[in-house]
Amino acid sequence: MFDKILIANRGEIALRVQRACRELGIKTVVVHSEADKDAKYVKLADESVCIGPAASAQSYLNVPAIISAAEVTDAQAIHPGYGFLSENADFAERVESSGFVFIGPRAETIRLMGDKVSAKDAMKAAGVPCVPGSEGALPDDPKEIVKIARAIGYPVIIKAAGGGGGRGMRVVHTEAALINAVQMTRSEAQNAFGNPVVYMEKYLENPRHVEIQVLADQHGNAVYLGERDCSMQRRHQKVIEEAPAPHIPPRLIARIGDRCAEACKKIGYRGAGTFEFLYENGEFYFIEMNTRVQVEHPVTEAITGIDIVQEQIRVAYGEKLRFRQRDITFRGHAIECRINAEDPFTFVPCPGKITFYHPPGGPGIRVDSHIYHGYTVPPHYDSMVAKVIAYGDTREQAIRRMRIALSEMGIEGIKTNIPLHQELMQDARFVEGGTSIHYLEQKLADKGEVKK
Ligand code: MV4
Repeated sequence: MFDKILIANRGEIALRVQRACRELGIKTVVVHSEADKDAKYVKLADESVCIGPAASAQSYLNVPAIISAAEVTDAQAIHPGYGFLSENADFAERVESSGFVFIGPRAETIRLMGDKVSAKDAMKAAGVPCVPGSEGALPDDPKEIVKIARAIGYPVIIKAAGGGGGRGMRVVHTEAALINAVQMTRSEAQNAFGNPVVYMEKYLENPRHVEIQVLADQHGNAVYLGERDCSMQRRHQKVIEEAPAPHIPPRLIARIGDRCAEACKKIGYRGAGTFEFLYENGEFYFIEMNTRVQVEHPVTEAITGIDIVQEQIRVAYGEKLRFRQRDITFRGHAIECRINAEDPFTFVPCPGKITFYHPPGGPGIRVDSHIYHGYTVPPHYDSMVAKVIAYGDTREQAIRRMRIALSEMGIEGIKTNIPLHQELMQDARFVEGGTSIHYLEQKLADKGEVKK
């Protein structure tokens, strides 16, 4: 096994990766910005290297500084966590060409999935069902574009090949609005991603966001670890995730899961990955693939008993997967609430010093967080400060445990969205399960709490 891994990330995921390394007997190096120098997880690491000032562009995105840190500390592999450089193919390439192992897929796979047109092409070819749409990129000729939209049927959605995660898309309801919308999306895409390529899909009006977790080794083996429902979101930021997805028949999950695992084998995928689907009227439609470990991975760990981060490290080292699909069983239900340092009603970020902290506990409760009494949440990064994961035999039990956990949890000195989560855990439609991607925004709008 690796002797030493460098963790190229911060906050809760830096601590999460560190714990996985510890359990595997691997030493850790954490790189950090000046703003994170006093964080406890930095001190907990075997070694730490300051790689630049607070601004991410000069620290957590500073490729030469990270590679140098790996060189001076003699690390053998780099774990990128999520966000930052985790899905940057050039970074993965630099890591490997500098003689380190990138804990993630091959650079060419990251590049393939980073371009949403090539990702969809590859998945279609590998037998994964996709949203009906244009055959690859849209042509320039307006007449051709009109023809494609007519064949698909309105409403359609125009998406940027370089986009993803909700950036660079536009819904079109009528032929009159089509060509202008394509031009606007193209020029925005050129500005934002340096790539004017756009494609078209049928716009699904009220889907759920259901994703499949996969794990693949470098010996041609791949499995799926079930699904997660991430429909409870606001402005493309997930708020609550859960596994399994409520009210979806297990045989449908098994069918789509097998397709995903097979697709991994076909494209030579390695490591952990997530297939994102829209789910509507009993059908799955692939939209994007994420080539990193995700924030919400703990709900899958809870229902499978598999440590996804440890498995990422094992397969990166070259080990064979230690289980086959038939060895993987799904048991119980898990819900994750993302705790953010923000105003619970305006969603304005609220960094600052934590003057009191009491984490929840008890049966079925897991808290992934780097915060502590006296910690200062810096203003430079994402506002997520903790994840509370509640597990139970049933969804009802998981909800009950989450309600108790949220009532126990005390964070003072900064505002958090705990009150929003408490409200959602009592929301009749959430408790029923199976709400769409529009539910939370609709609920907030109905309450008159969406402030522009
Ligand atoms: C869609 C869609 C409806 N129809 N594609 C937004 C994020 C990006 N990953 C894809 N997204 C969407 N693609 C078609 N053909 C609706 C969304 C969408 C969405 C998807 C997942 C989670 C939240 C969302 C919020 C708004 C829109």
